[in-house]
Amino acid sequence: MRLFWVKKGHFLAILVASLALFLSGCATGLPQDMLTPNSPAAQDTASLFYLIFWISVVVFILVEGLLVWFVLRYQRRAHDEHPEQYHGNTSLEITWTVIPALILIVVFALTLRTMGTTGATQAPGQGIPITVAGHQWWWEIQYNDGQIKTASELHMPSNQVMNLTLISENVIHSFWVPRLMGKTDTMPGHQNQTWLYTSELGSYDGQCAEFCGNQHANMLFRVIVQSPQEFEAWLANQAAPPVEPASGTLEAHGKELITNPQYFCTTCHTIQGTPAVGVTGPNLTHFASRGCFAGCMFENNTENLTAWLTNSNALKPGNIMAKTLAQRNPQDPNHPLTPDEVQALVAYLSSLK
Ligand code: HEC
Ligand SMILES: [Cu+2]
Repeated sequence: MRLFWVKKGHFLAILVASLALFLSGCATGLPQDMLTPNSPAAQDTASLFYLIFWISVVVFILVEGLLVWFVLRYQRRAHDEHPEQYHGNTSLEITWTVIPALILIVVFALTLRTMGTTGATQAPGQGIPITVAGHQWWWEIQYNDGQIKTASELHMPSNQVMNLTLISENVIHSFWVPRLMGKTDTMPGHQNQTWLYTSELGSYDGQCAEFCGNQHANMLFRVIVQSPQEFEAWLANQAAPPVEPASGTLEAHGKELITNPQYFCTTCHTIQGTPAVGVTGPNLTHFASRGCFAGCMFENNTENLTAWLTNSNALKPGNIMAKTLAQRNPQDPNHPLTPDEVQALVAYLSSLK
């Protein structure tokens, strides 16, 4: 038997695959699951979702149930049978217009209420102001009026509001931490506000939620919620100048390379207290204090960092760093640095706690 253009065996396979795909959406507790909320704002959003979901389930069962019942009950039984003819039914038509309208009004009102509780002006009390900038393809987080700049990991204390100003100098991105807060766009030439608050310590995965170029899917970040003491200690460390390597060491050689304009690193990266003052790439002053890098695509360890500096284009094709570094080695643009240079750079970067 053929069902449309698909063979029966294929049809079953497609059915099973679609069902598996559909049911996989039901998994809860995943790192970016907005239905496992861990903040008051995310809780409000999840509650609204469930409410609308169950209203939809009732409407679906009612409408589809009636449809099936009508098909069975009023099917043509004899060849010469003719159905009774009706022309309009005012009270029925009013009913099926008014009821959906009422449902939509209720959903609209509840949505407005949730937008109110999650909105930027609803942050409970004065918080810590920070700026979050969307770049291609990584997030920059600025503390203390931009005096401290870090990337990919947003640290915050528990039980304290963070007031976020969201900016972009390139394209539109969207800042999203599903378990803590809904999405807010970052727009070039326009500032948006949002806030974060939770009493639950831990690490929460975030994601750029607005297509922004070919590495959009790898524009991740983490929100690290610490105790207030741990947060203060982290902040103080970020404000301090970087560690100075002892002369003659591999780290010192790495510092020479990274601050040498001929290696281009200085045009894009800042390392406080050195000639490196570029702003195109992540601030590297305390690079080794971060758990992940390159838009949180990789865990920060020697192996991954070596791979990144050896051939970042293979790891994150089209990334902005690879394009410029390629000029260093026109014969083999994907390998701009020698293994020895990479080793020294890795040693220095890993010392920047
Ligand atoms: C054209 C600008 C540019 C140049 C030149 C450049 N970088 Fe980068 N670098 C970037 C950008 C942009 C990223 C983030 C890429 C991404 O995640 O998409 C990055 C990421 C990095 C990272 C990971 C940082 C993090 O926290 O994500 C390291 C380490 C790094 N670069 C080191 C270097 C070194 C060493 C040099 C010189 C040999 C260099 N970069 C040259 C722009 C540049
Ligand atoms: Cu983005």
